[in-house]
Amino acid sequence: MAGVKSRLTQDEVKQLQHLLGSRQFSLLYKASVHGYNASIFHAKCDAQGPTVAVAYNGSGYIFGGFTCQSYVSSGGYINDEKAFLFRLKGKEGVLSPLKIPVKTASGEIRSYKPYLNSVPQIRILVLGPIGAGKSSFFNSVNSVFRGYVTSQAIAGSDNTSYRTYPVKDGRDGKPLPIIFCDTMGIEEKSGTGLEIDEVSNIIKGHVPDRYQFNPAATLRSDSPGYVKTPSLKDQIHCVAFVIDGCKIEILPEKLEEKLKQLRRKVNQFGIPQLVLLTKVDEIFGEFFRIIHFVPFLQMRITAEKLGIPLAQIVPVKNYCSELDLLCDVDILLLSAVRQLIRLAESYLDNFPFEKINDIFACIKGRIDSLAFKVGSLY
Ligand SMILES: Nc1nc2c(ncn2[C@@H]2O[C@H](COP(=O)(O)OP(=O)(O)OP(=O)(O)O)[C@@H](O)[C@H]2O)c(=O)[nH]1
Ligand SMILES: [Mg+2]
Repeated sequence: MAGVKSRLTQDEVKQLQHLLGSRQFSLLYKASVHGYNASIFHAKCDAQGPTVAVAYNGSGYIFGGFTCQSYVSSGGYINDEKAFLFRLKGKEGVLSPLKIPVKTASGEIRSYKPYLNSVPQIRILVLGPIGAGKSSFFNSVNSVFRGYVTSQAIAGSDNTSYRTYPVKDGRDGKPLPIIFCDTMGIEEKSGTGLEIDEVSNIIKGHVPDRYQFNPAATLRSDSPGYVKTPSLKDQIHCVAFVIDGCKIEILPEKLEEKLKQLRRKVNQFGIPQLVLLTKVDEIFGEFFRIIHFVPFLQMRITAEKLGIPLAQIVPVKNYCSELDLLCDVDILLLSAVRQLIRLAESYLDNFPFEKINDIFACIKGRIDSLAFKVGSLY
């Protein structure tokens, strides 16, 4: 931009280039020259590719942010995993470059590794009334990591089987550290829908993938496919109660009671729980902007009806009619998964023995080899 110069010194430009990986800059906008005005800023900076914003304050600080994606004026959110905040100068203008990368929920999920070696993936069990969005939740999370909308689990029809779904990072990507365990819906009438005894079997890891539920006869130790000696990795580490946000106000009493019984059962196992309040798009109808609307009323009613703290209820919107991924939808889904992972991790914290066993195994190995060496002296 002819005639307008940046306030940055040569030294500061060099430091900034170092943080950005040796890029060249051309000045697009300077507030003190062009005006402190958002629309002028956007007129000059939108659609310009990777952009760096530098700010100065009265105490000598120089700081800002880098985005790899172009600025736009759509008012929506853009995913940019390469974006970062930075500081060039700290208090009293002392040069102290610092780069603060964005920490995304997707990044946290991708890099998560359960703390026990014997549990490579955490198992999240989804429970809830028929049609609440259990299968759609798995499909939606799977879509986010695939990069396009996909529907591996059959949604929209009464599911009567038990399915375990690992999630892959990309089409041929590596498996993520989560497995969703999808179940048949809960019904208000007894003798129909998922039975509480069956939930105990699932939590303990006895139920095989593709098991066909039969409300009249739950899985027994002599049933075909019964997993006889499940280890911790086959068991459930976290439960997501999936509740339709549109129907919570008219939840039939018997169904409410069944859900409470289920919660008590899950509590007996000490498994942490989260409520996913689905269909928030239907609650707000056509005025819906996912990030800006929180269904407080429905969350409060859910908390009261199920006797669960408000902090353990998260609103989500599943992919159901969309053809493409939407950033706002992804944010809610990923926050929910991140929360589930954190809860599962807190559950695994109850099993500290593996490390001690490892140490024993290691000591035993050393004693064995020592014994062998000593033996060979004779
Ligand atoms: N608008 C909207 N529709 C949803 C949402 N989640 C699920 N649905 C729709 O609700 C219906 C039921 O969804 P499913 O995922 O099959 O529900 P489910 O809990 O797995 O149902 P069962 O397996 O029969 O117990 C489908 O038509 C979905 O498209 C959501 O967040 N918003
Ligand atoms: Mg289903």
